Order: sequence, then C-alpha cells, then structure tokens
Amino acid sequence: MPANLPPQYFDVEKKYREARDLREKLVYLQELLAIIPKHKGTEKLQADLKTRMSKLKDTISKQKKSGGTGGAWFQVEKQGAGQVVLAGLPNSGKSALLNVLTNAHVEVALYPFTTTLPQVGMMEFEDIKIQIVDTPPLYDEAPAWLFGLYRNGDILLIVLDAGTGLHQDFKTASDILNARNIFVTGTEHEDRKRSIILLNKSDAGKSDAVNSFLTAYRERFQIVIASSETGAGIEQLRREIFAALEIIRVYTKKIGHPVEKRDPVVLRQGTTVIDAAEYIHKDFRKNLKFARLWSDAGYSGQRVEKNHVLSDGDVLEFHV
Ligand SMILES: Nc1nc2c(ncn2[C@@H]2O[C@H](COP(=O)(O)OP(=O)(O)OP(=O)(O)O)[C@@H](O)[C@H]2O)c(=O)[nH]1
Ligand SMILES: [Mg+2]
Repeated sequence: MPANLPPQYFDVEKKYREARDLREKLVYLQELLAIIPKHKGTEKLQADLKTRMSKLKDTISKQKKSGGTGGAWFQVEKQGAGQVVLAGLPNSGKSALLNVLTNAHVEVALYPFTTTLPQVGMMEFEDIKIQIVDTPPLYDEAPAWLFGLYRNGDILLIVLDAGTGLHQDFKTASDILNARNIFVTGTEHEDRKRSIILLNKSDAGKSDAVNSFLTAYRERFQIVIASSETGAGIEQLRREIFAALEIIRVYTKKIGHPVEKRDPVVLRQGTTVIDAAEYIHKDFRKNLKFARLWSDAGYSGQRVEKNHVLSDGDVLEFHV
C-alpha cells in the first residue's frame, strides 16, 4: 500500500468493503480512483483499481443478463453528443428545466422530492442533440446510484433556486458532493467534475443575492441566470452547455460536391485532421494523403496537413 493516501481514501474503502450491492461497490471504486493522488507512486494502485472496476462491470452485466440485479439501481446510457446531469437540492426546478430544454414532459410540483427516478430528454442544439438527465434531489441520504449518475455524466448542471439562499444552497450541495468525493470545477481539471452553475427561477430571484453570488463565483465557474417559467436565459444556457462539453462539429464533403453542412460528426476539441479521418473511417489513418478544408475562419478548400487542429463547423474533404 503506497504511503500518502488521503484519509478519505480509507473511509471510502471501508464503504466499498461493506457495500453488498455490486453496483454500489462500483461507485465506491470510481470514487477511490478519483481520490488517489495521481503520481508514479500510486500507478500500481490505480491500475489495480481499474482492473477491479472492469471485473466488477463484467460481473454486473452477467448478473443483469441472468435477471438478478438485487435492489433498485439506476444508470443512464449516454446518447447524443454529450450527457448533462442536473444536480440540485429538492424543489430547485430541475424537472421544469428538463421540460423546457427538451421534448420531455416530466412531473413538476410545488412540493420537494417529486422526482424519484432519473428522467431523460434530448436537447436540440442547432444540428446536434445533447442528452439531459433530470435526477431526484440531492440531499444527505440520497441513494448511492445518484452519485454514480453525477460521476458518469460529461458535465453537471448545478441547479440553484435564485429565490432562496444561493450561497447557502450552493454550500449545502457542494458539501454533500464533497462528502462523496465529487469536487466541482468550472474548467477542465483531471480530478474534478466539470460543472455549470444555473441560477434558476431568475424571475423570482432577488438581484442583490444574484449579484453577490456572481461576485463570489464568476471567476471560477460558468454561471447562467435563467427561468424555466419565462424562458429568460434558456438560449444562453443551451450555448453554455455546448461550450462546456468542449466538442466540435465536423462535416465532410465528397470531392467535386458542394459544401453542405449536414450530419456532423461530433469530436473533442483539439482533434486533428488525421484523428477525425480515422474516426470517420478506420482505413483513413493509413491511406489519407491530405485533406481540404472549408471553415468559418477563412479556409475555402485549401489543403491542410494531417496534424492540423480542427474547429467547430469545419468541413473536410479527404484525399486518399
Ligand atoms: N417562479 C418560478 N418557479 C419555478 C421555475 N422553475 C420551476 N419552478 C417551480 O418550482 C417548483 C419545483 O419545480 P420542479 O421542477 O418540480 O423542481 P425539482 O428540482 O425537479 O424538484 P424535486 O424533483 O423535488 O427535486 C414548481 O412549483 C415549479 O413550478 C422558474 O423558473 N420560476
Ligand atoms: Mg424533479
């Protein structure tokens, strides 16, 4: 056992050992992996955890096939260009938001603890679809699978009610997440969960409280102010979600055909021509000679080399 593991490692390991449900065990293994400091001295332990996780996943999927999965457990398979998981205290307006952002029609109610299961909708953003997952409320005794959902999402959308104490609610939510070793961040960070903060119910919010929250957190987080009730800020929220996913849309055209921006492939920011080519057709990595590019940044069919980094909206013509 390498030295210098933080104390919470041992707390989670204990929960891992005590958990009876394999899916709960898996959540704790993921948590352990998130906690371990990433350096040479822990490489073996990290590898060991990954092996245990993959074995456990195998066992779970075998159990599922044989119909014996034990107690209730929920996870949501990813679909579309990215998965955004809503996280928020009871009654913060998560379900109303899902309904506004997507084609879903889930129950919204005046009282807390309305949502008991994950609910999914697809949000259209220009020519792609992004998956939004509404969840039961975040509270101390929330089930372990809820934290599994948070951990697996590409980004967390933290929904705060602008009509109540924003600072206190954010602290309460962060404390519960931190207790499960989920630490939120506004920028890319290896051991933290990429998050956007939504100040929801802006129609009911007090501007002093909103401004004071912005002053405290806007350096560290993407913060959007919106209302599902009036629709204010919802378009901006869609754009911020797209930006936080750090994805690009790349289109292809055939040689001799006009440029048509339809059916993009969705790739990570930083993807190069050769990686895009391989993603589209695995033989392209070997056979690609070069590509021609059309882009908003001024390319109109110029030749680009394999290591050229692509941007959102680029159109490629492959020459093999
Ligand atoms: N004024 C105002 N009320 C809202 C807004 N969004 C939601 N609400 C109200 O807030 C209450 C709770 O909304 P829900 O969407 O059910 O909240 P939730 O976070 O899903 O609640 P749980 O599932 O219990 O965690 C309902 O009465 C909604 O009508 C908003 O933007 N403005
Ligand atoms: Mg709800």
